[in-house]
Amino acid sequence: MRKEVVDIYSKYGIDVNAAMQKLKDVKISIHCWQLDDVNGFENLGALTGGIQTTGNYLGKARNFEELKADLDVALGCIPGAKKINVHANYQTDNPVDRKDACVDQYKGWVTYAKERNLGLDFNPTFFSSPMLVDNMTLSSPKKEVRDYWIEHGINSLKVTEYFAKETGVKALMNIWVPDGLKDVPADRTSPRARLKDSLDKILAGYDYDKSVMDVAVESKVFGIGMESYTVGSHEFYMNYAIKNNILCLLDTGHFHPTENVADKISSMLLFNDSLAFHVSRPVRWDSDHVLKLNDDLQDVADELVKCGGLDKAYIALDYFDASINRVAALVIGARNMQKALLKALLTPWATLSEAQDDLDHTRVLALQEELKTLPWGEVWDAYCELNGVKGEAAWFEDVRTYEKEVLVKRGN
Ligand code: RNT
Ligand code: ZN
Repeated sequence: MRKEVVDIYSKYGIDVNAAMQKLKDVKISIHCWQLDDVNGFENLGALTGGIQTTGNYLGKARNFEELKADLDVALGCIPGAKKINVHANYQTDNPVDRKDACVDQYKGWVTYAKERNLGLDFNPTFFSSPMLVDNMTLSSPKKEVRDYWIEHGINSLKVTEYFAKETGVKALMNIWVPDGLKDVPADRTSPRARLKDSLDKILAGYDYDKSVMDVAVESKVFGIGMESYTVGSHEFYMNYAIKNNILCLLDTGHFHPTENVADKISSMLLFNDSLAFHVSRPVRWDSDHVLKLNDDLQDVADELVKCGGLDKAYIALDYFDASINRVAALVIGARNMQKALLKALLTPWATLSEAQDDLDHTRVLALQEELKTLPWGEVWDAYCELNGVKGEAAWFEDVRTYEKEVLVKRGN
């Protein structure tokens, strides 16, 4: 990096090296499910329940071995600290029925993570199952359906604790259920009361070690087949989380398109010690597009940095695109998250908020715009180099080569 770049930032009171060091420790949870279109290893066929992948790009990972190989290539292109986010439908050892899957079914992930010094997060999988009955799981009117998924939730607590204890890195278990209704409900309360009761039973079902893991709940405004009503709305989970001392997870693709998710962070962190994210990119009515370095993402990163969220939040990625090279998709989104955080760390927030408090809104606007043309790209290149990861054009060449040498031969 040129000395001029360091000097430019120091004029604004920003220490470029301190920013890079800070970013190095921010763990980004990399989702395993981008690499095989959320299929998992249970071979149940097409996805159901509000989750859909579109596209037919060559080279999808078909098993754990292929997925690990792809993940290694992706991780090699993503600088800084990382975790792997695992879904329960990715059982690696002696797979069993979903509700019975427990510690023994996920040993492969622990071996993988330990070899690479990575943390792990976990998600029970409440979709892609014959026990998703009429788009309902934990809120189903059928007791046997609820009981099935409650058991899955309890076992998932055990798996998450096992991940945390084995890796020595705090883990997050995140609950998202696809439960909802296609058309206007006759009764909005009963499904929510049942969801509340089922979640209570999961949390009471295993006394997990709170010092090594957290549990989060993730809302969604609507989904395919549940256009009119989701049982787990934002209000439902925000209240549930605060009342039960667990975390609320904000998926940035799960709100109304004009709703500013970044704006929620300052409020949430005033009332919660911690917060969790699925960073995603909504496009019109659909979430889960690969992250672009756009204003929405920058807004989230800015708020995380300003509100001290980097030390308090779990940051996970959540997108799945089957229409482009899946490894590249994973890398592009992850690097964009990190670029946004770096830009946020290179921003003189104290100066900006001082100007705001001085009621000098002209200065705020001028400074916000002035910062946009600073040479942050050079700092990003230096950050990649510092982490032994290739810069912009070069990483893509590696992924292209991998596509030509490995992915294309998979014949799918
Ligand atoms: C779905 C939710 C959920 C999933 C993953 C695979 O809309 O965002 O988080 O994307 O669990
Ligand atoms: Zn999500």
